[in-house]
Amino acid sequence: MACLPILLYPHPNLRKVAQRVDVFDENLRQLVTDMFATMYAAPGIGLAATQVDIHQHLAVIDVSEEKNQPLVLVNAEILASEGIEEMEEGCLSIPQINEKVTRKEWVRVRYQDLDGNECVLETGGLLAVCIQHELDHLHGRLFIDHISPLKRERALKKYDKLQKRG
Ligand code: K2U
Ligand code: ZN
Repeated sequence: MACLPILLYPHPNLRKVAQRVDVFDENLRQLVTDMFATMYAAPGIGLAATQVDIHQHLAVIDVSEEKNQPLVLVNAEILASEGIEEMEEGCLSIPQINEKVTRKEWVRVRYQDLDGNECVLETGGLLAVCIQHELDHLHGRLFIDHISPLKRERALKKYDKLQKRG
């Protein structure tokens, strides 16, 4: 089990679009294990493969308090969504920046599990937000893409200062 380096904004590879996973083997299992170790250590409640510079359509999530409800989303797609909600979001690739983001309140997601079995999940709340955040990553999108240009300019100015301070 290894912690993987997380790409930081503005690394260009954060804008790459992930490729479909076709092989469900031991390598995929090892990658998922390492991604969960990386996520829990960050700490975070989600992590997309894009963030560790691996461009496969794969994300790991665990929004539970006890950190005992891991969810692996392979080749996930949102089939339906409803409502709107606003939540303050952060990102492990844009540390120390938090902004309110408007997203869908409820989603129906089709995905494959680690064995390649097709699954469908319907959810709201923090899990729905996290799923949308991670699927954004797999499409090369970041949560700052969803805020106003003025808020983005201010957030990135603050981020630059924090990064320079180290
Ligand atoms: O993908 C990531 O960068 C991990 C994100 C996932 C996330 C962001 C906003 C809202 C929901 C999920 C987070 O940085 S993980 C850190 C975190 C921890 C607790 C609550 C919210 C965010
Ligand atoms: Zn993120």
